[in-house]
Amino acid sequence: MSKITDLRSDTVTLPSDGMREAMMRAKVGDDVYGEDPTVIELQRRVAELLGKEAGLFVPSGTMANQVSLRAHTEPGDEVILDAGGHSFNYESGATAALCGVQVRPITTETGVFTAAQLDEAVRPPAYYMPQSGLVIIENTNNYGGGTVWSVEQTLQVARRAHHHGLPVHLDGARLFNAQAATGVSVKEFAAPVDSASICLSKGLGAPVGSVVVGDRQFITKVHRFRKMFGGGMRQVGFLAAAGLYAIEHNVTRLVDDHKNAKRLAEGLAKLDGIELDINRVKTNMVFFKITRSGFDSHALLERMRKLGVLANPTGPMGIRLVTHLNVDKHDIDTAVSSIAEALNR
Ligand code: TLP
Repeated sequence: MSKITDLRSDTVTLPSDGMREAMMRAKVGDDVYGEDPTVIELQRRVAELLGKEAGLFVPSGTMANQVSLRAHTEPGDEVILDAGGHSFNYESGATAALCGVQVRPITTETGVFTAAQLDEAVRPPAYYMPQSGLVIIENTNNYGGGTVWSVEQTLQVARRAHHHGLPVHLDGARLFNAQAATGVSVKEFAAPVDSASICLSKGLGAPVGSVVVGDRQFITKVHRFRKMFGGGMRQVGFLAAAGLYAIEHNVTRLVDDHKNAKRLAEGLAKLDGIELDINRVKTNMVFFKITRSGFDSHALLERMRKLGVLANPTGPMGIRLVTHLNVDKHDIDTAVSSIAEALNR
């Protein structure tokens, strides 16, 4: 076994030489004083790309979601989102612990819910009930399968949310993947929502960082909560430079990750002992279920690891694989053969 093919997530990418070079050369300053020119440029650039007034650089996608959530709501409010949503399931309970809100999850097949489902989730104005405070959508939707929320689906839910007086936050950790999959711009996807966040550290290949965008008043609030949550940063232009480089060089290539995910899914779908719906593979994620008796995800992942392929479990029988800029067509073919071998031993 020579190379490890790491398909656990698109977060595992390593900065390229060009990105490291850009980081080395970054002009920096103290961002707590608002004096880091590279951070200012990154925030301006992402806000412009998403068609919003202002942006704020934050350390992670988790902080991006939580400061947005906190800025949109009051403690005791309820946040409506898909039951598999990242901010609900994978952010260490920050909705409760840091924002003081509770979650009203909507059960969905693919992470996309409808305006009618939203209507059912919104609370009536009874004093003894929690009050709905925010709607979150996730595009692409991670645990829905890397699903894309179309602009039309986003518009319908956002219109309904606004009708109920609720703001909408878009967790766009992988919004550039939605753009790559459809040809629809990130600006169009973000137009119906009040705030959005994008991650630089997923498919775009930067080592760290996310940007929250919205109107100036919202970003001023978010800035305050970033500080409160411990996210005040100093000469962080070194990291913002990686983000600017990622936006410049790593957006158009995302289509390659999607092609590789399709190739992976097509290869895996032919194997006995797993269940995989190729039609659900729309971006850079592949999910399958193990159907072979005597196996569970833990056992299969262990066998895969020994053969040089890493992936993540999604429950006792499920596995997620994610393509990214550090794996190519050849790695995908090797991964398929190794998984076939792992299933057959
Ligand atoms: N997702 C990670 C894990 O946390 C599950 C992954 O490997 O997919 N929103 C979405 C939709 C995400 O998928 C993630 C990360 C985040 C937010 C949080 O980003 P970070 O890890 O930067 O806090």
